[in-house]
Amino acid sequence: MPTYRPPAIPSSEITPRSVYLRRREFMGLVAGAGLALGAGGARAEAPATMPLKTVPGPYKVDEPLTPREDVTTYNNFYEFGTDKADPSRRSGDFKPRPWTITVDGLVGKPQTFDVDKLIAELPIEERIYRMRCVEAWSMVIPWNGFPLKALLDKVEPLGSAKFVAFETVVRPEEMPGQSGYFQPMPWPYVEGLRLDEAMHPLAILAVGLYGETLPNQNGAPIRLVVPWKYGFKGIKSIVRISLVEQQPPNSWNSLQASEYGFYANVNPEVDHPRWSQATERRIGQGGFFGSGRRPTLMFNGYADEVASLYAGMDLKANY
Ligand SMILES: Nc1nc2c(c(=O)[nH]1)N[C@H]1C(S)=C(S)[C@@H](COP(=O)(O)O)O[C@H]1N2
Ligand SMILES: [Mo]
Repeated sequence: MPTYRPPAIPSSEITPRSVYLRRREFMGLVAGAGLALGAGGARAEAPATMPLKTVPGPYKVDEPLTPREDVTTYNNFYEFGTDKADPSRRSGDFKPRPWTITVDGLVGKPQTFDVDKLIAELPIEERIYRMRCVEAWSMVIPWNGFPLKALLDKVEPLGSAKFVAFETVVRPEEMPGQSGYFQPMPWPYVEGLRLDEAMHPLAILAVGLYGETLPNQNGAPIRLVVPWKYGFKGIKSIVRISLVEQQPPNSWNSLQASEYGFYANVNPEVDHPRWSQATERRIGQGGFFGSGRRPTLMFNGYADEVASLYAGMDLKANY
C-alpha cells in the first residue's frame, strides 16, 4: 500500500472549491489507509482531476445530463476489473501523467505527442453526447475534447491508409485487472475505425468530462468517444494510434464475434444475440418502470450526421 505524500502547492491555491473538496476527501482515504497499513515507501499522488479551459463545441443534445456521480462510478474498464464499480474503486494507483500518445503507420509524419501539450495547444471543446452501451443502458455526458481529425491531420495520413487502429496502455502494476489470477481478455485492449469514420467531426478524443480532466475510471488521460456507436468502441487510456490498410482487430469482436461486430453502430433494429436493442435504460433517471426506459434511436440519434457513411451497406451483416 503506497504512502501519501502531500503536494508541494496546496490544492486550494489552484483548484475550484468543489474539486478541491472532492480531492481532499480522496486524499483523506489514502492517508488513512497508509496510516493503518504502515509506510510502504512507494509514492502515490491523488488521481486528481483538474479544471480544463474549454470552449463551447458544435454538438449538444438537449436532454438532462447524467449526474457526474453516475458517470464516474458505473464504468466498463476491464483493466481495473469486470464489475461496474471496479474502475472507480480500483484505479487509485494509476498514473495518467505524464503521458504520450504515438501516432504512426501509413502517415507522412509519424509523431509522439505529449497529451498535456496537445491540451494546451488545441481548443478543448465541450460537447454533450448521448452514449449508448451494448448492454442497453445509456447516459448523457458533457465531454471535453477535440476532434480526432485534428490529431490525424498533424501526421498527414497517406492515400493507402484505410483504417485507424487504437491501443490501450498495458500496466499490470497499476491496473489490477491486468495482474489478477482471472484475466478477462487479452491485453492490450484494441479498437478500430474506418478512416472516414475517424475523420467525422462527431468522433472526438476526450480529455475531460464535466469541465475537468478525465478521472482514471473514464479513460484518463485520453480516450475515444464515437457517439453513434456502442460504448465499447470508446477505447480508454490510449497510447498508440496507427493508420493501417486492413481492418484492424477490436477486442470484443476477437473475444466473441457473434455478439460484437467491427462497426457496432447503434441500431434498434439489429438485436444483440442475447437481448433486444430496441430500448435502453437511461442511467440516473429511475429504474425499469420509471422514466429511465426509452426507445433507442437509429445511430443513437445521430443519423442525420452519419447515415451517409454507410450508404449501400447491409447493417445487419455489418453489425
Ligand atoms: N481500455 C478499455 N477501454 C474500454 C473498455 C475496457 O474494458 N477497456 N470498455 C468499453 C466499454 S464496454 C464501454 S461501455 C465504455 C465505457 O466508458 P465509460 O466508463 O466512460 O462510460 O468504455 C469502453 N472502453
Ligand atoms: Mo459497453
